[in-house]
Amino acid sequence: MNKPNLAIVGATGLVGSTFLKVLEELDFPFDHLYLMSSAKSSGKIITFKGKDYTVEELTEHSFDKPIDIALFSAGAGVSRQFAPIAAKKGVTVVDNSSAWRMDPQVPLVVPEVNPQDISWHKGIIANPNCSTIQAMVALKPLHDRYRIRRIVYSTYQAVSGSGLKGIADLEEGLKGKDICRAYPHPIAGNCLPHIDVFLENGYTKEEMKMVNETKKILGDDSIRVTATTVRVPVFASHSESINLEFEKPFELEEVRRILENAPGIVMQDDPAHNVYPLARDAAGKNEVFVGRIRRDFSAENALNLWVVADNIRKGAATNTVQIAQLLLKES
Ligand code: L14
Repeated sequence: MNKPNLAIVGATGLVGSTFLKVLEELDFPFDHLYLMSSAKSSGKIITFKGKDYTVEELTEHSFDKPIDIALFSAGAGVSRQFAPIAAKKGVTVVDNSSAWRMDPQVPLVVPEVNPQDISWHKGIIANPNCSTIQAMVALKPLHDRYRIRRIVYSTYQAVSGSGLKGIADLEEGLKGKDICRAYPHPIAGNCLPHIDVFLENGYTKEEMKMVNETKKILGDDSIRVTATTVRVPVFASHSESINLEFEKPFELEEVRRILENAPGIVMQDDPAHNVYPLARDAAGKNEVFVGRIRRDFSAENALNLWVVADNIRKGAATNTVQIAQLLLKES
């Protein structure tokens, strides 16, 4: 498969259009490209690499064509219905929704962390939740060296995670007009401790995604994880405070060296010069930015980190395209 036929499902959405940008930037090889969407957006013309493509409506017959890889980002409902249809016809689906992530038959992959897991896919590979992906890139090399026993995540998540509606809510709110299309409360000037729906245990679904996906990706059920996920009035990039407890003792200098040399990470940690990861600087980039690295004096072998990445890039489109790159290498 050195020049696969590609399909993009959800091509007109925020992540879908970023798939195209990233495919072009990474010079992803392909033969035919098919753009698909709901009936509502079908018929649109999208120019990609100088060629016009008409967006076609996704139907049960969309995968009768010889498609090798399909990148899905059209919501969990669409993925639940159409990913198995595609997989049955021999397509390898890389799915950005939450539909298949915790299915034991489906690998959940961050290429810097567990690339080996794509080898056991049965037609569907899941792209993790945006907040989980950026955390995994930073935590995996530390887990390998010191063994993580407990994680406390606190997130500060951008409105782009809610798509164009979230962006419009913040834009209008900043002009003094409170609209609540994406959220139950105004987002401008606010912090909403509420992402995705509430569950019976008092957590939100977003929080439980971070808890469960972390264990699956690191392949270690014994790690204790808790999370509080918060929507903040930021357009792009999720920021995360991460508190870690390790089994083994560590030296800060070595932690810095490990993170500096880890794939996919850019260190920004020079507080004396006001240098630390910032959402606005990370926006539009493919890397994960790490800083504010310091010992947590309140517990044994404990560490604090500040981790920022563009949630639509590394948190969604970039990671999905990188999984597709692994598929090319493997075949
Ligand atoms: O699980 O910031 O893929 O609202 C993507 C958007 C999680 C929430 C997912 C956000 C969702 C995220």
